[in-house]
Amino acid sequence: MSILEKAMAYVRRKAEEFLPKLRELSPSQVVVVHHDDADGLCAGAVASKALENLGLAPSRVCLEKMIPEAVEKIHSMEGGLIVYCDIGSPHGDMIAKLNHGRNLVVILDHHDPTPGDDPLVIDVNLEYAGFRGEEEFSGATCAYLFAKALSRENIELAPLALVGSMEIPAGFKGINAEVLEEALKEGFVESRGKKLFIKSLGVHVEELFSKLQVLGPVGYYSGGPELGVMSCLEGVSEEFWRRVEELEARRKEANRKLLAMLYRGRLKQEKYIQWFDSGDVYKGMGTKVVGTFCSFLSYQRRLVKPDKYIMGFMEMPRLIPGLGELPKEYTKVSVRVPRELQRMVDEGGRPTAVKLLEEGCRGFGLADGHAYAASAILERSRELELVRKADGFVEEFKEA
Ligand SMILES: [Mn+2]
Repeated sequence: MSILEKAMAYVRRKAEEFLPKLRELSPSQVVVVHHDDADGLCAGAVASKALENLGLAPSRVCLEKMIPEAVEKIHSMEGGLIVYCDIGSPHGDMIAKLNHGRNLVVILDHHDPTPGDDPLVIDVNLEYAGFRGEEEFSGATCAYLFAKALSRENIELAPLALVGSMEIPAGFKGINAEVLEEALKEGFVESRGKKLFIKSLGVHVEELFSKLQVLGPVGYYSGGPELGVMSCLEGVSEEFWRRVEELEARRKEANRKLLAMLYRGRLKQEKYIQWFDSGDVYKGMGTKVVGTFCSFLSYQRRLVKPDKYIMGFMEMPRLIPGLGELPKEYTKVSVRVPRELQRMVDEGGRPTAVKLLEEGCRGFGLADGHAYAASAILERSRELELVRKADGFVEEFKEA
């Protein structure tokens, strides 16, 4: 059995679990909840199309992060169908808890899953079948396989699995390698030089990926995700290129402005942390931009200390597009670990970025991430408290 056949056998079982429940429920409301990056937009497009092909009419909500208040709002309906794309698996327990048996839920994701205990929550994540979500499949691939299990006609969505999978640094491996083979064999994509051309959309896989990476996150509060999903389904228009260019220019200008502010003394120094508040520099843009800026900053050796954590804050608008207002005001914080500090983290002398944030905002925020990069959403105006707690935690960690 090929890798793809093995993966399909697992996903088919999940589809067979889903379809009778769907028939029994016949949901009045169907919501696709998807992440804001290229993989999330592609996965959201695939799931939307697959649901439409089942005769359903999904609406969409794009989430930058699994904010509990937002998830609670989504699950407050009853007797509906909610499909998570490229987001959700790590919080399977929270989803189950907040869903409370009210709606049928499908999760199409590739991040490390945490199981919940609601039988109406079906997590299709292939990590549960022994595949590796960091290397072998993306959120869009998971959505594609599920779509194909629902109906063979969805095979034409294969190129979107490839676009989403471009986020995986290892290239097309495992399941993804075989999806690529399938897309080439079916004639949906064509090898042109070193690139892959998607015939139905009139754009290269690589190009669509890099533009969606701007459109979704930077354009989060200005209709970017919806334009991205529509472009995945109907092809790229003049407006698509224009919007991407405009967003890129706006972000570039904002980054330039913020960098100048930091050189003028806005980068504050604690014992182990150097941090800044981006003020209203990124107003109107999605909160991912502050994380991208922190990554860029970690290479600015003239400005940053190589042995201190970099921490950047950005206010989050209260309104979640397509969902409504959150009950409280929040701030997004991003952390990056510069090269020299990375070595100290590896040797166990300093906490990881995600640990730093977990400890820093315990009780008033939710962190996630990895060793060198992490982010959190915290209650507004508790930023300073987080900085102090995190700095104190490093001191304790070091001595322990
Ligand atoms: Mn992804």
